[in-house]
Amino acid sequence: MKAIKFRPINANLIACILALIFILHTQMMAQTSLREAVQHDDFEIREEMVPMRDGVRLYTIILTPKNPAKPLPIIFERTPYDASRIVGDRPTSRLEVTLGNQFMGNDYVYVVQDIRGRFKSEGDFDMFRVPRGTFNKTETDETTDAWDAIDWLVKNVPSNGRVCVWGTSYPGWLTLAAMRNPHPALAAAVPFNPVVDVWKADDWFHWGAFRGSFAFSFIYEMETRTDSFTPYPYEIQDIYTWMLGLGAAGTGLGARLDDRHEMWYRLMESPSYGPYWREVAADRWFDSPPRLVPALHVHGLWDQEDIYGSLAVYAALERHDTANDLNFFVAGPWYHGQHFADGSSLGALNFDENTSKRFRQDVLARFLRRYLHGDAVEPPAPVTVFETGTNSWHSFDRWPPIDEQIRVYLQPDGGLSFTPPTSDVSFTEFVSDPAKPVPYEPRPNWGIEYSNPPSIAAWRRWLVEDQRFVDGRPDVVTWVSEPLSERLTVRGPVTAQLLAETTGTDADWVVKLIDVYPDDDPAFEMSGYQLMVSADIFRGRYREDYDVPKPITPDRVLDYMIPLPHVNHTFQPGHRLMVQVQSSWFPLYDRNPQTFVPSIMSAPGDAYKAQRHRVHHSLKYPSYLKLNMDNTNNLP
Ligand code: PG9
Repeated sequence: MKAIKFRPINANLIACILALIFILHTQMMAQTSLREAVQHDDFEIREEMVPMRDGVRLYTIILTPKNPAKPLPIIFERTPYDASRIVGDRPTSRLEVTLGNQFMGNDYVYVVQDIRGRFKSEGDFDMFRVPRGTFNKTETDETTDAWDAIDWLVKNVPSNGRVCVWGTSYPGWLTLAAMRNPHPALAAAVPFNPVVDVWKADDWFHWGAFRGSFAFSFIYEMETRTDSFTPYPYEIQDIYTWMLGLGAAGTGLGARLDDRHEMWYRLMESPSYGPYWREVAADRWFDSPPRLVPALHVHGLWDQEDIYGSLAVYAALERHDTANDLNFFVAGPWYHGQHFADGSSLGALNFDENTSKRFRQDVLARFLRRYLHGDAVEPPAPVTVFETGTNSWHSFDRWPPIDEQIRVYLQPDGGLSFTPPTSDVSFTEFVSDPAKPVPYEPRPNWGIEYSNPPSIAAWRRWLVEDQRFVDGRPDVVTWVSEPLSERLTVRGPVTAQLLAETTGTDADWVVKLIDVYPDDDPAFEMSGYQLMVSADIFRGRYREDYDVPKPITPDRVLDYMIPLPHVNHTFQPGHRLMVQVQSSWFPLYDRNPQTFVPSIMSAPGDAYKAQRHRVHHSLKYPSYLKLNMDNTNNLP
């Protein structure tokens, strides 16, 4: 009998076979769950790897309504946030929410694509990939990827040949990238709350003040792995306490990151404005657009992430919309992304109706029917904006609809009035101590984590939080008007002109415009409520030049021009206007050491010093807010 010889099997080979079986199994499971998730919907699902011009293939999900009565247009979203999630892991597909059968019907082919290097797409992920040019020497960017994808879609997916690109936030920025050099089939675009200028007042910075804790949690979550979200395992839950112990945000948070977190290093290298941030800023892409795509810009009046961008892009494109028939703007009383959620309330505010649904039905659906289906429906008004304070919608031909400016002056007695102060010398002073920064929301601060419901709920409502939580802090100074005898409506930009001095060589200035409800407000829980209607922070070192930080001359009265977010608000009779000034908003914004150092990202511990600040309100040095007042609305 022949002896059977056993050959020793290579252990590596076994490991490889097992790994292959595991990968195939996981992929099969993923695809099954994707299909199962939508089997109850009226859609067919297709998954494709769509090739870009450099050969990189992007994972794309195509959902086509079953048995369409006619060729349908395509709604296309490009995302870094996992295309499969859009239709996967939830009991009913999100399709119903986003396409909303109740407002649009099953009349669209819906396509979602993972951008390069994210989830199931090939290539490298480059967060906010800068357009081709000085900072991107490759042959591709988000504009070419959008162009290539649309080209493939119209050639490979049955449709009526019209495509709309849309998306919220980062996908809103990607939508703008598609509009920059629009493919001929791009028939419409809806950038919802897009990220536009991350230095001026979207996401990473507001006028030079760094949103360190926010940037950190986002970058950790997005860049630790390319195929999943990775929340940072915080050592302690109160981020206020945690951040205070870390010192400078750049070095303190940076110590928890590594070279996978490439975006962090770009932030550390560019704390000031300059060519790099200018290239990423999407409003600048439309200085001379090759073609205007009908666009609906969607903005949230209390957008805690991207409160600047939508209006900046609307304004950039409006200059080219000579017949005022292609560029549309809509704003609701929403947190970031609330247009697709329940829009009946925000924090303590009640809006008397589901404002998001109203927008989707009356504005969005109409816009899409007109530009994607070519239906003979009236387009929406060029501008549709919710008026806070009266809970009413208003239509205009342009934004801002009025030019008339009024000034609201800070007064020596802590009052506010429309006439300048008359005193020779007058100021209010306070000590700003970086060791005890003013919180931006009532503590504890649970940070900004989308996977943590209490954290995200607080993050969504902080801009409408009752400001009485900082009442009585000696480092928050306040001016308040008499109760109004008639209503005051303001529409458009708000600018603070602060005449201020410090004993230090650098300082941050936070200015808040607040609507103070009467003590006997009919809604009991709103009695005395201090509602922030517009507020922002400005880093003093950029007073003269956003690109080049300069020390502040101590003990010298200097003027600071601080742009605040646009408003569409009515202060009701009996309400009072309030202005507050403070010098920190922590831990959302990193602390200013108040001693000039070349980069605050790596400020040494001994640079953080308490300083005395003065806000002036005299004849020579008047501080005031500029508002656009609507006289026509000031009816009793
Ligand atoms: N506003 C988003 C963002 C957060 C942080 C950094 C960059 C972008 C977004 O929701 O996409």
